[in-house]
Amino acid sequence: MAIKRNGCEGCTDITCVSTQQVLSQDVAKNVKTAYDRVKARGMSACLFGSSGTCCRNCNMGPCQIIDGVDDMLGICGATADTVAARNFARTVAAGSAAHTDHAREMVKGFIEAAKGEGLHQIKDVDKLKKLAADFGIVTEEREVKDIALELGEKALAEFGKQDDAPLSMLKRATPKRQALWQKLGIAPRGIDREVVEMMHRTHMGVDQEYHNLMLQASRTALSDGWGASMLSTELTDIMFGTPVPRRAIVDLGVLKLDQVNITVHGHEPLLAEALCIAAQDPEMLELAKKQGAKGINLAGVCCTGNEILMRRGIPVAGGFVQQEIVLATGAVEAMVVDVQCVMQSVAEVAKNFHTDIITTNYRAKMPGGIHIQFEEHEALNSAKQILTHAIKNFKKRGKCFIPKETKMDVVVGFSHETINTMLGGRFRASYRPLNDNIINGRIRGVAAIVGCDNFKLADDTHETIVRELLKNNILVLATGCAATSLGKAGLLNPEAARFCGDSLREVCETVGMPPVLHMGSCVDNSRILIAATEMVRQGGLGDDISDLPAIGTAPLWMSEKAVAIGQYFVASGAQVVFQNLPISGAKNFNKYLTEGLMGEVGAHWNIASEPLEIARIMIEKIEAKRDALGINK
Ligand code: XCC
Ligand code: SF4
Repeated sequence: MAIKRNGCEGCTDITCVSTQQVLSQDVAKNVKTAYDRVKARGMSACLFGSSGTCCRNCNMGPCQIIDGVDDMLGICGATADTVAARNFARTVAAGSAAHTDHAREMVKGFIEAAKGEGLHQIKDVDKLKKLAADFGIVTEEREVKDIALELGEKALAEFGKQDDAPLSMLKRATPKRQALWQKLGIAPRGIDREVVEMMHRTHMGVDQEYHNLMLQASRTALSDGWGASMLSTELTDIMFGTPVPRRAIVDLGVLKLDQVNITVHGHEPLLAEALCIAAQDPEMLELAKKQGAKGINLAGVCCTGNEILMRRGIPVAGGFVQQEIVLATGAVEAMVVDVQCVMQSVAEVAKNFHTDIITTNYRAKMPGGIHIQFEEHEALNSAKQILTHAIKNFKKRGKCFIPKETKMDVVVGFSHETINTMLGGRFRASYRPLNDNIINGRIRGVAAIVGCDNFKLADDTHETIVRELLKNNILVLATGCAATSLGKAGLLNPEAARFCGDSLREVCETVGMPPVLHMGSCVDNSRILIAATEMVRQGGLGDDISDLPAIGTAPLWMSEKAVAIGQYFVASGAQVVFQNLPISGAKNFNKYLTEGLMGEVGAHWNIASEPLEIARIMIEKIEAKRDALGINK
């Protein structure tokens, strides 16, 4: 049920209980949040911007294009289709660039670990060897650190590669998919190169044909999914351990009254891991005690939260839309941020309290924030410096409010390896039991619910969609802030099996698994590509991802990264359903994205705005794939 918050007439559409509770307290009365700004805007968004037909790619414009009206072409003659396609392609490039820069940092951290420098080690040697094999690295009779170093260097070279050979990890795709990418000329070559070429081709006066633009958009997105993101996930697992199922808690109630609360917000797990290690250091704990605190409580926000939740069971305080609310509790000594999805407003919210916003990455500073550069080669020192600063704030904490009842148990850590052993048993690890359950109809199909949350739609949107899918016996995989919101809704624990249709419930109860499997952060969507490919490999469900009764959605997408993810899913053969893509002002391009791509890559985008409509499309598409496979009896 939605409430109005004190002093905020407009805020009627907050359904999240913990958010409601915090915002209705006195401590939060001066806090302005995005909910307030959405209401205060008072005007609807620009039509040209929302429909994708505003171009500012050169200084003859900006040009606002109306499809089909001759006098409303761009000054250069660009049509609505060209402009919308260029804008869409640039969104994909920006999203891919974000994952790419994140991945590069992980590779550099990995190389330090391989050299035995810095804080981290090689934890998962099996996985190291598997990945090394994909890079053609000899692993027999070699020291782990030598393999790791060679792998790290070869991985780093994938970013700047200039020859036309495909990226190493594309080999992981099905043979059919690899052949299709070759045929279409969209197998990515160098990770950075694809983003650069995309930016070039969308510059004024270069590529003015939307099919051709979309080929490069696919190649760019694939360089993210099967390149940057996959590298990041794999190397992070090798360094910090491949996630296994573990219990944890999520929501604002994870903050603690008697401890120093430090929230870690952003994306790159190198910083978060270092903070986790430093927070156990006796020197830090002693300092906390001296300040009168019983301990140091780290809690995650956004995808950094998902990374440490998956691997360490560190609680998550909130997803994207709760970043301001976490601070509005008045109970946070510092919010430590790195890159991506950090709203500038957090510094303003923090001004109401003793809280510091500590920026740690030279790429991302903020007025009102304190900058302490995180140096990977002296990670522990950097982390201690950051913690020291936060701990010293504890004494300054004033009135605060932590909504105690709002914390939810979750079971997380479903890497694709875990799913393998969970279903097949440790000695017969395989996706075959999953396939069998899909073939016999107990599980109708698999849905991935990924991406952000967003102030545009109700914050229980993910929950509404997922409940509908579960009722229809569809197994759900979740990542990113979508996973956090499903955790808060109580859907990430085995007890949630009761919300499923009979047959899915039976499977979940037999295995003891939740019906929604938390697979990690947004870069971890690459795990879904691997899991889907593994399902194909196990047989019985066709010979490519495009044959699987599987579909993805990012219903509350906000970040450009989500569009890059959507495009790499589509270019890998998986359908996606998104809410309001900015393409409606360009008729042909719109039709191409939402229908035409099917003929080329075996999947297309779907657009719907209402949660139940999104669920309905997903169910229909899954059933249609079952029909095509001949497994619907
Ligand atoms: Fe950002 Fe990754 Fe979106 Fe959440 S889901 S709002 S991208 S933190 Ni990744
Ligand atoms: Fe206008 Fe063409 Fe310049 Fe875009 S590139 S701003 S459509 S003149």
